Amino acid sequence: MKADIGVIGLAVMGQNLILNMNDNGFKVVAFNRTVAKVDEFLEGPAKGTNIVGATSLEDLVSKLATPRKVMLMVRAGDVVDQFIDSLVPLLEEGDIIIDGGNTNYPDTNRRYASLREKGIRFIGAGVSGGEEGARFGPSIMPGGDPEAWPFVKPIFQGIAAKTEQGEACCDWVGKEGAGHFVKMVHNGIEYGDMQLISEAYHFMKEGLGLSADEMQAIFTEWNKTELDSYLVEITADILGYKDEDGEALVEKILDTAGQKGTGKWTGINALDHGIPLTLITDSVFARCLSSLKDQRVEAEKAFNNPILAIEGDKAQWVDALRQALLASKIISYAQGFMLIREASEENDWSLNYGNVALMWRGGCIIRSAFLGNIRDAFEANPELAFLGLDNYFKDILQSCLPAWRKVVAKSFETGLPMPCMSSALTFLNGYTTARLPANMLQAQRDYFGAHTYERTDKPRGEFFHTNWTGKGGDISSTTYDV
Ligand code: NBP
Repeated sequence: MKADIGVIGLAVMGQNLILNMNDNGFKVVAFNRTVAKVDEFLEGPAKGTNIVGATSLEDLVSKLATPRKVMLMVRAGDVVDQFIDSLVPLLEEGDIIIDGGNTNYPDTNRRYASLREKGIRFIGAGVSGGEEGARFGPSIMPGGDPEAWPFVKPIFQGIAAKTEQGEACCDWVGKEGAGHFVKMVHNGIEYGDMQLISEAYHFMKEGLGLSADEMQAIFTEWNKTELDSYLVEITADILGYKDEDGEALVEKILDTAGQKGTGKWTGINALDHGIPLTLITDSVFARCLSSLKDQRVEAEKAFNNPILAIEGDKAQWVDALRQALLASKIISYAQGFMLIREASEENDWSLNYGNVALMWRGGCIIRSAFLGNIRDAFEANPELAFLGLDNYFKDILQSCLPAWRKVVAKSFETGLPMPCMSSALTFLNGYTTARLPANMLQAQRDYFGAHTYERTDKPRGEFFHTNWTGKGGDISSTTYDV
């Protein structure tokens, strides 16, 4: 019997996805650049399963049922192009190549277009959930050639995580690089969630002077509220993990965060699209700032402004902090969906935002109960421009606002850095303000660059220029942009 799918790449993700596919009744052929790893896999984790190995790409292709489905789970970048180039001569029209790596979506757009010309159907699928997700149910975000989807759907929806209602956390996202785009935003939101949780931890530790055990108990409690999520759950676990000397291990970890680039891509994309994705972008900068460890150590000595202790009832502060975290998280997702919406409209992807929330509901790193409410919000109003205007989320934002303001104000007062909770609050303040001071910006731009402005007492679309000094001319600028 020919195999249902071939998977290339036997590192952590590939191996676990193959085992998951096998558990779900699909026959898989496994291949890897270093072919010895195929035998190691077959003799190790895959022993006793229906998984078969291939010794070459030709061997892999010969073992597949048509239309052939070949999934790449290799390092993103040139390696994907190299495998595609080697596979194309071996495949037939209508066969399907899937890239399941963390690819930057413009690469998927490019590969989709070039493979389409060759009659090969291409899918770029974001896969999230790490090792455990891959093994027992990841979130999968497939996009690309819609004609390929019916052939891949049973496999992907079979292996994907399921919600409590049994829905697969995988559905068709849209054409071209839409799947990888949505995965990119997912990763950006992951950056934001992690930074927000870290800020809450910092507030409790440095501001309130709570111990790791106390914070573990608080995060455990929070995980029973609207904040119920994988990241809050693992934060509680991390705080409870003791080093050999009985101290919390987390306190011994160097405070410099790494990054692989997907958060940065999200921020760059938001700037390209003109979307105020402030929170995720600030979370990327927070990692950049953290990496300047030596400079920070010197600057702390030079300024000698230690973070001040926060006075008052600790339990009340903890509850205010929970509200600040929840409200900030809503803003982060609201901004993420603003970016997705903009990209969908610009690329004509017709994305279903409720489905995107469903795909993130389980299996992935940002999985949370909260995503179920986001799905409901977009199902009730698919055109919702700002998640915070959905009644459920608006009520939460309104009720959390006083506590959120108190927490952010206290962080400024005490010198406790809080880039993302404060950026989220600043965003909401701006978004809910009908008149911003951009009138002054426009006046300045017109003053020095004759950029013109619209007037509040005239219809939109009429532009005016003023000779502010009496020395300039009446000619307005069309080229000089600031
Ligand atoms: P890696 O990203 O570590 O890639 C390892 C695979 O790439 C191996 O099969 C390796 O073959 C192959 N490879 C490399 Br590296 N260089 C190659 C080259 N020049 N030519 C051919 N093959 C080459 O594996 P991973 O961590 O399993 O991730 C796979 C994909 O999934 C990546 O795009 C990753 O970003 C994405 N992803 C990872 C996670 C995660 O938690 N790890 C989560 C979600 C998505 P070899 O064995 O011969 O060296």
